[in-house]
Amino acid sequence: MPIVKRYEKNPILTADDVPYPVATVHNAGVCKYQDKYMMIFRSHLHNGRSILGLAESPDGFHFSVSKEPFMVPAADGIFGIYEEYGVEDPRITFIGGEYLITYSAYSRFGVRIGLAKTADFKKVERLSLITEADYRNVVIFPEKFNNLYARLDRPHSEICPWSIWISFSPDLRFWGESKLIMKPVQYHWDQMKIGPGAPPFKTEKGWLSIYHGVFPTMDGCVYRLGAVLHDLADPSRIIGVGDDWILQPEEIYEITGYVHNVVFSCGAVPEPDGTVKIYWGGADKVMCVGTAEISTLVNICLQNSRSAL
Ligand code: BMA
Repeated sequence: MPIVKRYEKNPILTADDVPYPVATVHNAGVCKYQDKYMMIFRSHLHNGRSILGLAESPDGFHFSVSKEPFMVPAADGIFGIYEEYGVEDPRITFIGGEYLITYSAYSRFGVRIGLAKTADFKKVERLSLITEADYRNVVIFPEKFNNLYARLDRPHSEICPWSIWISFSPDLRFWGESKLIMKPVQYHWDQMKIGPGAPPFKTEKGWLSIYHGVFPTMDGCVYRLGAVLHDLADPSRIIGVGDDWILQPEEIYEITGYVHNVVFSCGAVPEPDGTVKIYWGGADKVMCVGTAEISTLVNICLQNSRSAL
């Protein structure tokens, strides 16, 4: 029995489903909004730069795409400067009655993280650029801790393997109290680099977070997904990291596409029946979904853990 059971009709969304010209549909954030599932996905344009599109679904499996893109690089101002090369890999967190969207902003100055918000998935407002250059994969927790927002991120380093950090903020604008909380493990499936995937969600035993880990091979890198559990009251404390991956590229749409051998998640939706829908980009080209038992993921973190650091 696989840990993540792939939906039998994967991929659920491809470039052919998009009513404007794009080369890919991948790395999407997904959340529930009223009685629907909303997906903000990344698409490569035919010039190689990325924009974000919007799709909605009644059941989390069948999505239809909006006529117009959801976010394209800002035309001017501070966001215009730092989004010149495109916007990528959105994650969505519902907190305080609003949906926060974090995304990678690419420009000639590097990659940094933008934060936007929406209340209705029609109007989107950019709030702030919340990192300097050389950061990706920012996910915001859906609750505050001691009145502070919390986020996980992944800075680039030349000294340390690329690892997961936590930071806190009183206002989503100024971030601090940063700390490295999880590192890749040498000669392990995630040995090259790791990064937060879907925004963490709450379970009885802790905050469950899906992350990606990368292993370099003679045939290029392999992107897989793993699970990690954070303490409920103090998310900087990791309770357990599953030693084994929970999903790896196996199907044809994960093995080959735009970049081969990639499963990359930016969204997971926990359901009242104790399962979670995990969404991932297959080979940076299409969107896929699968389901897992939340209790299984928690047990993987608790019963077969490797050290976080
Ligand atoms: C990472 C990011 C992701 C992408 C992955 C695999 O570095 O660029 O957007 O899905 O590589 O190509």
